Amino acid sequence: MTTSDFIAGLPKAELHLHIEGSLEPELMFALAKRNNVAIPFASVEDVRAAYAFSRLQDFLDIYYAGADVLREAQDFHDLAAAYFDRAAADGVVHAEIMFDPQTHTARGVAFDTVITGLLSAIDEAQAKHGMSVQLILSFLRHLDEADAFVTLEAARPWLDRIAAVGLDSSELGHPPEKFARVFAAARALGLKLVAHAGEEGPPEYVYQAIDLLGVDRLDHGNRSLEDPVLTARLARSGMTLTVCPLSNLKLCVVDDLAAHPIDRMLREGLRATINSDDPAYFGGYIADNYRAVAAARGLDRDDLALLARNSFLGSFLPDDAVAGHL
Ligand code: ES4
Ligand code: ZN
Repeated sequence: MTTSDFIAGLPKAELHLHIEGSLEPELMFALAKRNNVAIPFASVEDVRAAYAFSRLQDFLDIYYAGADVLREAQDFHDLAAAYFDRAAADGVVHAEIMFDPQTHTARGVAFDTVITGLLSAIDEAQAKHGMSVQLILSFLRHLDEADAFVTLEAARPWLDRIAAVGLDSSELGHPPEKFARVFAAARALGLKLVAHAGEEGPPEYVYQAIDLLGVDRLDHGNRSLEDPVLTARLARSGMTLTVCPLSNLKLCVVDDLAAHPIDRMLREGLRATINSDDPAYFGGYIADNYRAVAAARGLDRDDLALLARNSFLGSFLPDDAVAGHL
């Protein structure tokens, strides 16, 4: 069996996926037409050509612009259904997907429209692929905490269908401490907590995510490695890191995949996982991410199996379901 087939056949969980980041240019064009929305691109090739980023903010500007084609519940359904089909083909048996309600409510699309479309696709994916899916409501950190509280309030009627809250968007200048109160409120509602930290931000932001927010899982976390004390603490506590290699390459978090620290993370005892982040923008889905680091860092099948095992250990599935996947 080739390594590529081994990877696709490895049952895995995806823990770091922005559903808006799975909007492929072809669907962007189709939805632009269906909803009569103007987009600043002439063709699908034109869109792909625009996907050259030198930092996180370059990407975010295009990502928010692309999301403007999403207007109706059916659009969110079609977006998510396409992702679930693609993920199932990559061996994903459990997915914990993020959505950014504020990206949509700020444009006048109601929270209920967004979540209704996503939930119908989730219910379908569970029936069609036997995949389990959980939703993570992610707050935009470039907005203020009051806006995050409004979003949490809008989510109240849907809390039985939301597993966790997260924190994404522009990291630098928006440290986790800015959201300490809304994260405490989310925890009091019984939600799990995740946050992007240490993607572009310094180790200090990772300390804040664990000490001030009390996160159950860290998204990215790459820059933790700059601090040996922090690294040892994350390893000792069994903190899961949702690492996204192709994202790291495209956003220049690493200069080259040959320099990606995934194997160093494993060697340091970190519970690292591999994920796709924004696959439509970064050039590949989850199996492509496994393949890319396997080739660039010479990972063997035991390493790949460990990464997949970590994805279940780091999931928010109940213990008996985790055990069933190991
Ligand atoms: C994101 Cl890669 C990344 N980082 C931070 N926020 C995001 N939102 C969507 N993708
Ligand atoms: Zn992300």
